[in-house]
Amino acid sequence: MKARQAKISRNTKETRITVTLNIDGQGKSSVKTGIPFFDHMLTLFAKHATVNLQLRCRGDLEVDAHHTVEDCGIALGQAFVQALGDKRGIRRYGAGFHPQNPFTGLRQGGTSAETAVDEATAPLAGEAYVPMDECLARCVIDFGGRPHLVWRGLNEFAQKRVAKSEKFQDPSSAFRFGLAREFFQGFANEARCNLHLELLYGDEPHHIVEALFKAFARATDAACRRDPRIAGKLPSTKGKL
Ligand SMILES: [Mn+2]
Repeated sequence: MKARQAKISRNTKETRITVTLNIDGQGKSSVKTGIPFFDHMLTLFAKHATVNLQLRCRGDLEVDAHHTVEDCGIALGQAFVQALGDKRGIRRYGAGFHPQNPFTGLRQGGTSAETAVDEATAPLAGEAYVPMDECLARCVIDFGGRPHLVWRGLNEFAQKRVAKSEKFQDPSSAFRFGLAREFFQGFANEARCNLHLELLYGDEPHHIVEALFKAFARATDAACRRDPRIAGKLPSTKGKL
């Protein structure tokens, strides 16, 4: 089957970005945004979504990290729209439902080789809950063509003061609290997906953002998977996604 790929180049007075994406990849990536912590997040996104991603951004970091982070979300969202194409045959919903939910937790077997391979490697729905030490994050996504971001459980962190020791230890502390949301908003707008991210609990900022990016990756992977039962068909009763 043909790999779903995209190439985006987006240039403004604030950022210059190129993205090469292969949704049917192996988790390989090369990411350079000028913000080491953000590179770490996008690298683990590629790994856990099992996509191949090359991303370069030269942004106005002399101002701050805002434009770089937001615009990378926009460019990555555009890459997903382009790579998914008409969305025929995809599962569409990436799940973060309860693992014991009988409607989402189990797959009933098919007999073709393709189905067997898919079932052996596909994550169960409940896995879009991602723990990271003391944190638990959940992501539910629908590539249904309607952009919407729900961002829950993080309001108390948005205003949290970064201790002086943290600032010296890691200059990307500000990113973790303020900018993660900008990335996901940019992605949801441009990928035209319904993206629900929630921190159920957690404390350490690096862990929190990492758990969110990993849950986002797992849910994205599940949603973009091809389902052999609906090969060539749209997962919508409307006839368009
Ligand atoms: Mn980490």
